[in-house]
Amino acid sequence: MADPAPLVRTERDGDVACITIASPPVNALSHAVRSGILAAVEAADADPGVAAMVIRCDGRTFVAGADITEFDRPAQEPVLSTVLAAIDASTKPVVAAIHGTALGGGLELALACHWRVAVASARVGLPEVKLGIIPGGGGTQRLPRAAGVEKALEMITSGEMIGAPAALAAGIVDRVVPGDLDREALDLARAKAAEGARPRLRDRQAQAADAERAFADARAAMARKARGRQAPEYAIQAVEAAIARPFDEGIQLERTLCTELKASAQSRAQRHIFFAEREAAKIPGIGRDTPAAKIGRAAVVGAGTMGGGIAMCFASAGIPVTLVETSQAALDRGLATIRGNYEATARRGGLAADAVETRMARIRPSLDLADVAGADLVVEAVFEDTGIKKAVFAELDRHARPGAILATNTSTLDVDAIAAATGRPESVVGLHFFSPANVMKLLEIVRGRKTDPAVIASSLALAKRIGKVPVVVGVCDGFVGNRMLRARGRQAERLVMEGALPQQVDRVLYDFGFPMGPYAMGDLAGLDIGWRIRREKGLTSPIADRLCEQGRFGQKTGAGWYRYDGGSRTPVPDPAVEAIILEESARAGIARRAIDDGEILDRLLLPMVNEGARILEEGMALRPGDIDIVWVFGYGWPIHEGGPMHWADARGLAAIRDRMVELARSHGEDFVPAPLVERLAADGKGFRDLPPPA
Ligand code: 3H9
Repeated sequence: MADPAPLVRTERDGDVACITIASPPVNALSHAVRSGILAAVEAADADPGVAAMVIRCDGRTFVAGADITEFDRPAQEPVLSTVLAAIDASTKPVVAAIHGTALGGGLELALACHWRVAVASARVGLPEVKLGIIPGGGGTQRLPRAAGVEKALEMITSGEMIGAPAALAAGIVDRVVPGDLDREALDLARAKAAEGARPRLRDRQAQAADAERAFADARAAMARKARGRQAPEYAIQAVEAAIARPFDEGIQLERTLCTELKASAQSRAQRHIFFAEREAAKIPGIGRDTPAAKIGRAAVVGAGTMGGGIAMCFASAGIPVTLVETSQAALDRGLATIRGNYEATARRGGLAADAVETRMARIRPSLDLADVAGADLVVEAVFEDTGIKKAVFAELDRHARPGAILATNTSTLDVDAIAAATGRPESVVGLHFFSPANVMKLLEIVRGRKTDPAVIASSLALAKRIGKVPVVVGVCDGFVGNRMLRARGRQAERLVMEGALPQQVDRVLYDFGFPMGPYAMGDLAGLDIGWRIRREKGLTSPIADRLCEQGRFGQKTGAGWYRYDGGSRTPVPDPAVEAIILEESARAGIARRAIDDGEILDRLLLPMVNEGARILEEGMALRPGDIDIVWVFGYGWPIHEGGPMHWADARGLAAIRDRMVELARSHGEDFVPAPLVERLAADGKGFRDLPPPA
């Protein structure tokens, strides 16, 4: 058998050694790649025939960073900093030629080179905080020296990428080239060799307009945006060292902090989410050969909050969309809201002013359902009622072109029943967006009994195109997310009846890392919707019903579970609500007791884990990681806690099972461990040990 192609190879172009990294798919810096680069650089440095070097990559991208799959093992020499020190110390100029993305260790590699040349479409960034770590290859020391402390702090604490033109303006790359990247890099290397120029970022002083202010601002921003996460604070400390200490000491500190974070529970959770997100898009039986339809035009039926948000997703991604309503007034209201949202984004600097008009122009309003005929995908977002939805689908069946995907945005209803209203159930799928649909990343793709695999493949491709994180789920009441939310909601209600107050329940979840608890969330969403559904189904919820009877529908009426004074969105605990709670507890014959935060957390989260286990047993989610993705991207589960199933595994499933058994004694069936929990715990295993879906 022929030897496999080397991961790093050197070719000569005259007196320039062109070192190519060829490790698909993303040229990550595995041990083998690091060894290859080091050997190539040392050989070129020692070769009297070589005057300069270019480091470039094959394939779709420059280096996407360290190889994350190696993080669970101890670092093996040559570690990245050893490789980069060799480049830095090279006696010959080294030029990095960047295309695609230079991320994490990839950007660090480029920063250790003496020059950086990029194509205009390239992007660079240090996304390590998104994995719960900080750069470990000198990024926190070299980036402030290249771009200044303010820019470096912004990039390292956010983990966001910037484009090549912005990187040029910031001093991170030296040239953005329009034409042949390799040729330009080789020419530059040769020219610099002739000049004998070999500037090293380590020899520069990091600059700051006002360092003290920059660090204080970064800390304040992170306290808001990355509450409870360790990595951003460590990143700030490392950048502080870039101006306060000599380069080598800064590098040392960076490595110590990075190594500590790599071993942390937070980073393990965030890495789990990184891989789970990618796994979720892989569906057994659906592969590259499954034909995915290209969506050239979409249609959305219903211009309410959800429909409008969904139409925005298409318009923002460059997909023309027909927005259908039944009355001119409703259509006008929907369009005005969409415009308002885009204009607000433009005011905040998130969108160019002319982009507002470009996007609005992609939305074609219509009062005639027959106008869906030109669409490759129709998303129904009308009132949440099976009868109404079935009627709409029967109509869609008449008007939509053959082969068009017919999607419902239902959050709880039976997708199979809706599909049965058409003569083409194989074309029907659930596309469950989360509110606000133009912002929230999650898309539950609900696979009906008869949904064609090609429709699932098309939905997955569409999700990627409109910037959503898709998870394929089965048809069951509430699908994955809302089904588990209900399990949590039942306990939230009981806790308040038994002795807790809404503000305590909410604070426990907020402290855990959720953006808000169930009561503040209810007030935000509006309590009247649940009230209406309860009345239709003949159900009651004593406290919530009384709030609604008093017109307390949440933020929109200035009062709900909390008070909202003078149009404020800040919830203020209300003695009137406490009085209702005490009365209803008494009426139910419950002797209220003090409930500690630990019990509240367990009572809220363990039923979710249990419901998640049932969802897995029933095959409604393919993998525990899929459930984690639903909760992180759809409901604000803190990413550094890795989602409910990962959280349970991290606590130990046997301990979770024991606590469930204990709670089941006084709190009933929500806590009786699901058979899957029992089985895994008995075997000393966790959800992570489940075999991959076949
Ligand atoms: C770091 O650099 C630390 C250093 O500072 C210090 C160390 C001491 N490693 O996303 P895709 C896999 S931390 C291993 O679908 P795209 C990915 O799992 C790193 N594997 O493609 C997937 O595998 P599969 C900092 C990786 O085109 C396949 O590649 N860097 C890595 O949509 C394709 O990925 C980052 O955080 C990796 N680093 O997007 C960048 N990256 O096919 C992380 C990807 O089996 N990567 N894979 O499912 C990305 O953001 C995106 O992958 C990228 C391409 C934008 C590059």
